[in-house]
Amino acid sequence: MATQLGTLEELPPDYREAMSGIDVAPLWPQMRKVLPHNTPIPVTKAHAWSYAAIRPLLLRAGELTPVEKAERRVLFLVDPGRGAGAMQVSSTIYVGLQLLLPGETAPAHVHTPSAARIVVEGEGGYTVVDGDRLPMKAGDLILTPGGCWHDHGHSGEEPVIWLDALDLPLFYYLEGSYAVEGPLQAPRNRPDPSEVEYRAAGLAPPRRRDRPPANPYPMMRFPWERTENALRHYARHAGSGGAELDYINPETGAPCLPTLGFTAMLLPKGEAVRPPRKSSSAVFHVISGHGYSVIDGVRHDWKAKDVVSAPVFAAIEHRAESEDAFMIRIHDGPLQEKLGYYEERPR
Ligand code: 1HN
Repeated sequence: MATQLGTLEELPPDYREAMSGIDVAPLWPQMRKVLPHNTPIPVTKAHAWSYAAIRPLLLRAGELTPVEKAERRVLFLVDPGRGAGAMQVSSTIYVGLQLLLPGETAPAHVHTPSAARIVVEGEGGYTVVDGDRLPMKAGDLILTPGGCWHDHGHSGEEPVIWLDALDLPLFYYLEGSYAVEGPLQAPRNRPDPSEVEYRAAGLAPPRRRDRPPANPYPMMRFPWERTENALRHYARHAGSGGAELDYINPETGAPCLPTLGFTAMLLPKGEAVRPPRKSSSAVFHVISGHGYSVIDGVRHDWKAKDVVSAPVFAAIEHRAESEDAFMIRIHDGPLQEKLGYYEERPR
């Protein structure tokens, strides 16, 4: 039975003052806040960000602030559940949109949080990660695991915009977030491993299975063209409910980053897709198509390049209208699994 716990106001003023005087506080008035019954109470508020609204402001940042004065020219997405300026869209996930103009470079650094980029528009951008030059094409997922050097460049003609997702809020909370700066990298003169060692799913260079992989992050780039093709074929035989594929480490089958998970989703046109309620928080980036998601009873419309967030244990229904839609889901399931906590509940 749930008992009614005592409040702070019930305690005599002199007792309350004595407590704050020695830097202690009573647990019981706050017990239900930190440990609610049966299910967590999310701070995160589901929200949809329109790319059409953000894009002109980001392009204006290109005129107002040279990249030398920004290091990374980014507008980040603010969780309305946390209020103005919150540098996060959920407890663990940061998302921003970054602009690089033709000829610009964003200087090399390495940091403790992990990042991934999803290319939104423009051709000719590239990221160099630990010496591998990774071309950026629309829809590509490009990893920058914590501890890997990375700088960005742009040899094309039009602005390049990509979405950054980082586990920055988690590292900041851990008081573990910092960066080291360095010179631009001289990239290797060869295509990246997605075009060489890991050209096809199920094939990898020979290696000793009794030893840990030499490179913990062997594949840093997942070209969208391949992902969409795989999803279309999978969806034909996956039954109802759309199709979802995990981005995995091709050597280990583990999630492609330590704390963040990424999946590619195909939402068949006109079909309601209702995933189970999950303990992980999520951010959906729309690659193509349009439709809406009903999240905890509230409808959020979306179209290509938009971003939608969902708190932990959200009841979600996605629906693509008039054509199949493709999305990438960013979530913190891998972190929760490492903590022995991840849960799914029927809706
Ligand atoms: C960062 O290093 C990048 O390397 C982008 O492009 C966004 C947001 C917060 C902290 C570091 C990048 C970032 C970031």
